[in-house]
Amino acid sequence: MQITGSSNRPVRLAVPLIVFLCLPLTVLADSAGHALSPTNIFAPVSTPAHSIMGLSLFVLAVTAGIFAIVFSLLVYCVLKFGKPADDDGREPPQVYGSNQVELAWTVIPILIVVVLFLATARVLVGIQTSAQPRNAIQVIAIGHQFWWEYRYPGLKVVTANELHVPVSDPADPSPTFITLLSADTDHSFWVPRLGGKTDLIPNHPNSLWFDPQQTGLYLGQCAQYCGTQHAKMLLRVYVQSRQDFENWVAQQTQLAHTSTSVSEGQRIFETTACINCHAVTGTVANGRFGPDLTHLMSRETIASGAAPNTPENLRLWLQNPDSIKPGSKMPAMGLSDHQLDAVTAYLATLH
Ligand code: HEC
Ligand SMILES: [Cu+2]
Repeated sequence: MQITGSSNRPVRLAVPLIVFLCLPLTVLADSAGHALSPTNIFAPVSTPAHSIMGLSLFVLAVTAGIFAIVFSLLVYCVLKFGKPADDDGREPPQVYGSNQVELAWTVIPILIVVVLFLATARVLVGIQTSAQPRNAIQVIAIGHQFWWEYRYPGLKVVTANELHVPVSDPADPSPTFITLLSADTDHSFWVPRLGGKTDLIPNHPNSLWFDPQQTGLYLGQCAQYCGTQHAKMLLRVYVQSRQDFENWVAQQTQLAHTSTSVSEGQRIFETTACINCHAVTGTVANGRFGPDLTHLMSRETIASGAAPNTPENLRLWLQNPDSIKPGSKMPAMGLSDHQLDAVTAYLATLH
C-alpha cells in the first residue's frame, strides 16, 4: 500500500498542534495545583503584584491572539498549498515588492509593541508614584553577598534575612515602603506574590512597596546573579497581624539577653574576630559585615534561609560555614570543639 504525501500530512501536523495547544493548559493546571505555592506569580496578595499580574495576563492574551492567528494561517497554508499529488515540479509564481503586504507587516507589529509598551509604562508609573499613607512602615533593605540586612529607622529595629511586616487592611492601609541599597554588588529583591522584581544597585538607591492583604510567609529569591552563593540568598517575608507585628517590634528593640550560665561562650565571642563582623547590642560587638545577632534565635533560619536555625546547624555553621553555604563570606573560625559548644550555647540564648 502506498501512502501519499497528502494523506499523511494531517497526521504529521496534528502532533505539533496538540503540543502547542496543550502548553497553556499545563501552565493553568500547574498554577491551579500550586495555588498555595509561596512563590506563585498567579496568586498575588498585594496591590503591585495584582497590577503586575493584570498586565501579564493582558500581554499573554495579546500574544495568544497573535499565536492563534499566525498558527491558523500556517496550518491553512500547509493544508491548502502543500505539494499536490499531481505536482508538475514547476516553480509557483513569485511575488515581489507588494506595498500593502510590507506596510501591513511593519505597521501592525509596531502598533502591538506600542500598545504593550504603554500598558507596561502605565503599571510601572502607577506603582512608582503611589503616595505613602500615614501608617506606612519604612524599611531599608541592604543586599550583601549573600544575605539581607533590614533596618526599620522609625522603629529602631535591625535584623537580617527575615523581614516582618504588618498585614495591610485596604480600609486603613499600612503598606511597607522599602529603600533598596547594596553593600557590594547588584542584587535583586523579588517576592513574586508581593511585588515586582527590583534591583539593589551600589550607589543608586531604588525603592519598592507592597501592601500584603493576607498574613503568612512569602518566599522569594535574590533575582540577580551576585556571586557564588546567589542561589542561597533567599527572601522570607513574614506578613503578620498588626498585633503580632507590634509584639515582634517590641521584642526586637530589647537589649540582647545575657545569662551568666553562658558567660564562657560570650567571652569567646567577644574576644574573637566575630565582633568585627557581627553586632550584639549592649556588648562590644558592633560589626556590620555580617548579620546582627542580637535576636538571632527569633529567626527560623540562618544564612539567608539556607538552613533551619537549630543548635546543631549553628554549631555546624560556626565550625565550617561552607558545609551549609559554600563560598559564603564568613570564614571558618577554627574554634576547638569545646569553644564551639560554648559559643553555640551563648548564641542559643540570643532570643
Ligand atoms: C569576616 C567576617 C565574619 C566573621 C569574623 C564572623 N562572621 Fe559570622 N557571618 C559573617 C557573614 C558575612 C555572615 C552571613 C553569611 C551568609 O548568610 O551568606 C555570617 C553569618 C553568621 C551567622 C548566621 C546569622 C544569620 O542570621 O544568618 C552566625 C550565627 C554567625 N555568623 C556567627 C559568627 C560567630 C559566632 C563568629 C565568631 C566565632 C563569626 N560569625 C565570625 C561574617 C563573619
Ligand atoms: Cu544577591
